[in-house]
Amino acid sequence: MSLDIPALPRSDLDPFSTDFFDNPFPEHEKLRDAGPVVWLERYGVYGIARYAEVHRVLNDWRTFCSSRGVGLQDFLRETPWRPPSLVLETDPPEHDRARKVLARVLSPITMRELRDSFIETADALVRSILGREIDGVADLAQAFPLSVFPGQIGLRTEGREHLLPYAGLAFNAFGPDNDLRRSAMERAAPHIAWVSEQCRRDNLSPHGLGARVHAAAATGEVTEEEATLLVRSLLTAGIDTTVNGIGAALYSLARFPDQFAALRADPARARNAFEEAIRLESPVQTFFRTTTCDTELGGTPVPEGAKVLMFLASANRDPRHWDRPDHFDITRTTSGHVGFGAGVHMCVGQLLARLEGEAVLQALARNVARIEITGAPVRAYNNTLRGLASFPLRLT
Ligand code: Z7Z
Repeated sequence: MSLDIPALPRSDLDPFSTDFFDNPFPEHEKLRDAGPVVWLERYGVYGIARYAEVHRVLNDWRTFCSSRGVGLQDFLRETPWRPPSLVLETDPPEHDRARKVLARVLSPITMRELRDSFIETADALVRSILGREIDGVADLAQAFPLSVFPGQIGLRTEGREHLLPYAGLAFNAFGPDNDLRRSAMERAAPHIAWVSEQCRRDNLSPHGLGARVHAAAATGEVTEEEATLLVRSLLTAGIDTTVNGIGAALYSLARFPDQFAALRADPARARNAFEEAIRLESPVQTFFRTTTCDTELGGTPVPEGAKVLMFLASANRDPRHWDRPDHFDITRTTSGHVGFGAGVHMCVGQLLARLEGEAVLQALARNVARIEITGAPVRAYNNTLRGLASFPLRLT
């Protein structure tokens, strides 16, 4: 045995290839069955695909840090493509101070303020697309978040078309230097420029959630520059994620008509149905941690400074943890899924995401008798996000 090559299962899988994105599930199973930790030789990183290890790593930020980046790049050795996020790419205690501001802005109190208008907007949107051939992605999964989120943040109307490309770039940037990442970077400049500019206090409506982040600068809790970066976090992580979450729900309900019937029979199941779609499809498929010291994972030694790739989507379908993991069951107990992460970094916008998902699924349950797939769904490729580029449907 050589000294620097770990004696552990190896795989030549490329988890950032379009072949893998087309159907990751058989590869997930191979990774899980190979062992608790697998050496991914293509990238020189440790892969974990079982629920137990993913859960453990997410819940141990001291050993598995985020401040060296949650993508393949190690921020200790390489320069990030943008100034690091104050919440995503930090560890406690700095992380906690930034997160506290966002958690307050995205609190249950805020959700109560937004709820009625989200439910109404989703209802009107679904009614407006009944009966004709639509693209479930553009006309619903994207249309709904775009009709509620940018306005609530307090963004101007002009330029909102930069939001999805910017998020696509950010989520591609967690992956390796492949075609997806490179072509996103080549087109990045105008999107980066627009988003950075909109995060400043002067460019945000005084009534929106962005202004509430800036209010934390007025009290000295964070600096003005930090508030600007925290608004950037909302714009980066707040839109493509929910687009793909709603897309996942639509995709699942369309393919499991008995589950859509169960939702129609009881629209109060909308919230759990959304959660189950997040578990099943895992819009956020993967991201990384970096070890802060020599450690051990599932009985395997892992040295300091190693990148660990967490397959959230695989953990969410690990048969060691879930019954009938590949089955979409809107009555399932979904708690414990890692689609929103876990531990100190668990999605700070999860209440807003769930409110959006619930609003759309309630609107479908109340207004739609049948979701008919009228053409082949087309997959969207991204180094981190799983979802569709288009999904021809008719809602009747
Ligand atoms: O703060 C940020 O800009 C930010 C960007 C991406 C925060 C979170 C995420 C993210 C969300 C990363 C889900 C991976 C998975």
